[in-house]
Amino acid sequence: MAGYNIKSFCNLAGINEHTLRAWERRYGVVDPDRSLTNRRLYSEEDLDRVRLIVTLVERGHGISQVASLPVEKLRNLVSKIDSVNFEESVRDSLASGVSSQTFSKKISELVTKTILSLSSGSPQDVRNSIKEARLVLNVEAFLFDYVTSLLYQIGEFCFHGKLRIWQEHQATESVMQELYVLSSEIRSMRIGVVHGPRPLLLFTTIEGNHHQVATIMAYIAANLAGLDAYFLGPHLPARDLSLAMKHYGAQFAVVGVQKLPPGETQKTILEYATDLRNHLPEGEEIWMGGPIEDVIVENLGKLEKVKVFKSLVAFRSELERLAVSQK
Ligand code: B12
Repeated sequence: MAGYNIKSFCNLAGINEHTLRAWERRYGVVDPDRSLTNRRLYSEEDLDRVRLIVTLVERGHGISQVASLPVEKLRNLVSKIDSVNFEESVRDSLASGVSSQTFSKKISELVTKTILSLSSGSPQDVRNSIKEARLVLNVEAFLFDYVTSLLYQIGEFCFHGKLRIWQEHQATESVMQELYVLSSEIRSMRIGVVHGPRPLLLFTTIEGNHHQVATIMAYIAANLAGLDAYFLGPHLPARDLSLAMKHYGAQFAVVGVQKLPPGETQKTILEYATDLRNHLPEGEEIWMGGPIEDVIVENLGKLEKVKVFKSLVAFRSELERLAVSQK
């Protein structure tokens, strides 16, 4: 039987286990299935429901008032509050540094503008606000402050039911269009410190991982550092990546991964890296990027020439080292 165990469920729903158990016992908020060993197994519908209830309770509703409402009613209540408070809450959450990142005022304003255009503007308004950010910020600030903060905030607003999934899709798609324009400009300018033959890096994401923005940003960072880099699109099997590496004579395979909840089948990171290692000549390096757990990092360390980057900052430092070593 598929489903979330209580730990993953609580992580995703933004509630602690103790509170959830109490809500189930006292108010019957959800009634999860049970595994063969009698452990709770929660469904997507349970997740949807509990997230909405958490949002309403956080905004001052009593649990006893909302616990037994049907999901449509919960959704209506959330969107009613949203239409009144949305603008205020976007400004508040940015001003109070919800993302724990330090925003400059300009970046915070641009992020706010884009999120508001997602909530009440046309698709063209969303595109324009992203384009505006690209025009007024330098490349680094646009990529590593604005885009990162924007997507983080959108994730938070979706998580709390203030933006819908379609808005997250629309925003990511518009961001990616801008990233492609930017990357082709950078490539045509041939910015960077390396002259003569450059190391070639090929980028993709692990099979099953559709999160590609950070990987595209990593690929742009490689071009910015003066290296030769190409993005092969997301979700590429290890065998095909190894064939592309051979075909182009590339030296570095860079693969973006994501930590996904149970039920989302991303090929395991270790299997993918092992597969790739087995198909690539020994001298070629495999770089894995993303939120990879320490225990996996340790196991990856046992493979030849595999490096792990948990952040774009760490990745960019390595790119700088590589670029300088080629001078
Ligand atoms: C945009 C987005 C999507 C988009 C992706 C579109 C696209 N084309 O890329 C869509 C809508 C498709 C999507 C789908 C899903 N998503 Co999503 N998504 C996000 C969101 C909002 C932003 C991610 C992003 O691009 N951030 C910007 C980049 C720059 O930052 P980053 O990803 O955090 O990466 C940092 C590091 O991890 C690292 N890094 C990451 N990758 C790489 C790669 C390289 C090479 C390097 C060097 C570094 C690196 O560098 C970055 C900065 O330092 C996050 C929310 C959030 N708060 O992060 C959720 C989030 C990542 N998604 C999540 C989930 C659960 C899903 C879905 C399962 C939802 C669903 N039920 O359908 C699916 C899974 C699809 C799949 N199989 O891959 C969860 C993951 C939770 C978890 N850890 O278990 C998050 C955290 C949302 C949440 N709070 O629940 N998602």
